[in-house]
Amino acid sequence: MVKSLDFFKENGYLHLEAFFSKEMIAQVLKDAKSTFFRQFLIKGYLSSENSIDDINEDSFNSCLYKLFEEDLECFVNCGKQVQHLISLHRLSLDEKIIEKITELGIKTPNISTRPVLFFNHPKLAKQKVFYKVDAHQDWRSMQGSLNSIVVWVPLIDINIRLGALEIIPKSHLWGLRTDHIDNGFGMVSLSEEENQSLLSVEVNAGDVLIFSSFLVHQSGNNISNAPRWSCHFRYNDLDDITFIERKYAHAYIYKPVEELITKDFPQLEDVLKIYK
Ligand SMILES: O=C(O)CCC(=O)C(=O)O
Repeated sequence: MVKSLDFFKENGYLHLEAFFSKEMIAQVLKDAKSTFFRQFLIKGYLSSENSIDDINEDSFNSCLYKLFEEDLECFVNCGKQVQHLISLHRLSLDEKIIEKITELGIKTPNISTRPVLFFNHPKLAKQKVFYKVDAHQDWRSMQGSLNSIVVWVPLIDINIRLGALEIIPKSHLWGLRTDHIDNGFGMVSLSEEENQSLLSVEVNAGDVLIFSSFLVHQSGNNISNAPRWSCHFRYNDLDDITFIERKYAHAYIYKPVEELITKDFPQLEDVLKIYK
């Protein structure tokens, strides 16, 4: 434990192998894929004889790319729903994570923002930042406690071809180095030398990569044919004195849209069908 704390303090990250069971991770991935899968069925991309358990990965990915091309609204909405999966949120609250981040110095852990689930691929993005985020520090978007921590969880085995996350060890000791914002990310312009010190962290499903919110990191290049599935959790420390003094500054906005998304829906009979 002391060794991992020392390593974390010095390097700003920890790669913990086989931290979660493969089954727990597989459940989150299955729930995410099922969300898209239901739309594939209703759109006739697949027949109802198909089930999420036996569809092969290539067929699933072809449907995913097709959905992105043919119905962006549906694709984006599925993407939003997967951010709210119960298995995803449950994973983010798992006692093992809370214990580990407590060991790493967070005295009273609190959630900084909702978990995020990524499925990165150039074919699933209209802008580069939606599949590859260049060097950034998460503290700039979180703006929480100084010891805040990010837990990055691969949902599949992720090698360099799939765009393994790249980090700069010890860069948490640079302090806040962001110089502009891109789509909410606090970006860091790297010198040639700093760029050379990026380290790709290949991970397997079940591993976790834990890092300081000040650690500079970026997405690797996904040059494979498959999306890179991962989820990311962020935690603050309610006991950090600077956070207390900053009145628990909170940087995220979350509110419902005002308009009725589906015009003239629901009619009374739609509601009654549910209850009668
Ligand atoms: O996972 C990635 O490739 C980039 C996302 C990221 O670094 C983040 O959410 O802070």
